[in-house]
Amino acid sequence: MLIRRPKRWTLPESAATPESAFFNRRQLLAASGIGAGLILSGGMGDAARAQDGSPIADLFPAKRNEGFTLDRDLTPEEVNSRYNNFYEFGSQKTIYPTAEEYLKPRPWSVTIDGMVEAEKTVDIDTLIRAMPIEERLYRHRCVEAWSMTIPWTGFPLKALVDYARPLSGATYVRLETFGDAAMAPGLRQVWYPWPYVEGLTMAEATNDLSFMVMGAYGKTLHNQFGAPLRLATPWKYGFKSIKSIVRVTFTDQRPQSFWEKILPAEYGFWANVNPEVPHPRWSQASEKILHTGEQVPTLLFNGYAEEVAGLYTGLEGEALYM
Ligand SMILES: Nc1nc2c(c(=O)[nH]1)N[C@H]1C(S)=C(S)[C@@H](COP(=O)(O)O)O[C@H]1N2
Ligand SMILES: [Mo]
Repeated sequence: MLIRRPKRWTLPESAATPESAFFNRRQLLAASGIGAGLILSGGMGDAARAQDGSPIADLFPAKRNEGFTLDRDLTPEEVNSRYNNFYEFGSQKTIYPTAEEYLKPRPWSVTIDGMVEAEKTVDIDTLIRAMPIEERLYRHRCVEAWSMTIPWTGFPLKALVDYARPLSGATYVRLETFGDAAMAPGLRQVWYPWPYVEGLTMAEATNDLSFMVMGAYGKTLHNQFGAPLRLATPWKYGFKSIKSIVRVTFTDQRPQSFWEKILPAEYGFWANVNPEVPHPRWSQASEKILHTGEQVPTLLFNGYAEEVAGLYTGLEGEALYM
């Protein structure tokens, strides 16, 4: 068994998620004797309201896995939730009002198919409740050379792989976003190869860092973060972290991802972060921290080399860093 030790960087106590650390809504409600009505009528801030009505509200805050810590402050939720890439809602960063209006994260189901013992479609909440939920503090490095840090809540993708019971011949996991144009106006832009697709090797998918996310900042996901379920692979460029997943397919064919279909010379299958391998149109040597504007050096595998470098031995001939 892998014993995780805290990373060489540590999180300043001041940067901890307030919701996770100090705020358990149900305890607070019980202690103060106030009911949901007051919350709905505006007695508390946005943080509390986002939980109201969620069928998984009781899972928050989840226990933090202290094996995943950071060397920098968390990106404030107000910044992170108003600067997003989610092309289903448009190509600008300010898609949050459109995502809020159109995306309906319930009811939602996830289909597990391809090379598995038995294909199935499972309700999102049934799936989430079958998984080991925890909170992790992760970095996120977009290929556009900006970065952020997020307290994600979710479960290891490996737990979902185990749940799916793939056949031994399956070598890749293919993940797919919803394709319902009624939930996202951008899907009417027919020149894009919808639906958004991403893929990982089985070895990558079952690495401890691959995390399926169903919450952030101590509560359920904002729509713009990719509700109700998205991926986080923090050693890869951000476009690998596919949002609003509806299908998980086990296959022996390498999946071709959305961005690879559009611009194969610029976006590949592996997309591992490497400051020494520039994007064809810009350097990847440094990154801008979203909420401070500070420019800092980018790290190999986005700082996670210890965890993932071993996945790529023998694959040096592949375009691992684009
Ligand atoms: N379905 C889907 N998933 C997606 C994207 C997208 O456009 N559609 N954008 C990707 C990119 S480029 C990044 S950087 C991250 C952004 O995640 P965030 O908005 O939570 O910061 O989502 C990724 N996942
Ligand atoms: Mo990105």
